[in-house]
Amino acid sequence: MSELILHHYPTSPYAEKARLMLGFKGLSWRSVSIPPMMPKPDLTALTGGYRKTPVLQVGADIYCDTALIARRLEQEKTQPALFPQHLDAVISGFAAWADTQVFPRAVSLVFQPESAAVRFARFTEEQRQAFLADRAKLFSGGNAQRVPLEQASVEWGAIMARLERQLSHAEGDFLLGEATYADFALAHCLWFLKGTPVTAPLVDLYPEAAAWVGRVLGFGHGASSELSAAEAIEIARAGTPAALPEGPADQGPLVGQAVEVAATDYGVEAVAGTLLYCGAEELIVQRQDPRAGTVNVHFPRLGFRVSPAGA
Ligand SMILES: N[C@@H](CCC(=O)N[C@@H](CS)C(=O)NCC(=O)O)C(=O)O
Repeated sequence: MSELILHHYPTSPYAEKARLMLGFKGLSWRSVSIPPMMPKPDLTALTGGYRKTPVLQVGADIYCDTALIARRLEQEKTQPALFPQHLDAVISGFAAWADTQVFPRAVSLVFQPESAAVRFARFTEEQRQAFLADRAKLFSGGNAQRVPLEQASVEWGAIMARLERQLSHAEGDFLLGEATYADFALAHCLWFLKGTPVTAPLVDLYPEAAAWVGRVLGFGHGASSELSAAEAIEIARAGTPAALPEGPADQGPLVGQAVEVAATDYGVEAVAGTLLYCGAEELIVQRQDPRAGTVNVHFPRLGFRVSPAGA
């Protein structure tokens, strides 16, 4: 069986979400370091243009977005379950709220001037400007809105108060008793704030939430060993994409056609290829790459648009 390969960098909150899910499942994986900003030629040789962090590779199959990476890890090892079936819709809905409401507020708080000064302390002025320009580009063309700091500050208290209230009445150590995807979909936002003493109090002032995030981080990262980007590309080139999932799939007019798939929120670079599969949770696009060969790139069904090539 092909190894799990995570393309990521240490300071990325969504990468931390993926690393913690690997730890929760007790999985072994290979770790490929990617740059925190564009260009990322080795990553996009695999994805075809998708640039966000992290990306999971399994042989010649490439999984974009942690919402889908979580489901791929569940397939790899069913227990402990991230998505107990009787809670799937509730957990997925909660995660979408964390992505669209909580994470943007955490970003606004983390990049407020006093906090950014600490984070960028080791950057030269040129590196700082390059990073800011990269992030401005990341947010152009999508429907995600940056949250003003004043708004984020006021709303953060409401988010944490809710969390504190729920956790103080929880029937177990985690949001829904046992740990599920819901915990991982939120905890990385708090991990992000805990990264510097400027923003850590925004978590630590809430004792139940702080203890809970400590328990989620306690799952660790599983067992990883380094792999170079060149080796990862060679693994894709030498591999054959996995058989398409069994079970019901939509036979929409675009299946079998040349398409472009792109996130709708931010990081909206389109990936071009042939739409092979459109299932309940994923879209699969096949593309040929001069370096990576034939690869199947998988995207979540929600939050991505599919259009005919060149439309
Ligand atoms: N919906 C995506 C969000 C990923 C995301 O926003 N990642 C950030 C890093 S935490 C990113 O891609 N930043 C720009 C970059 O790394 O180039 C997911 O769940 O994977």
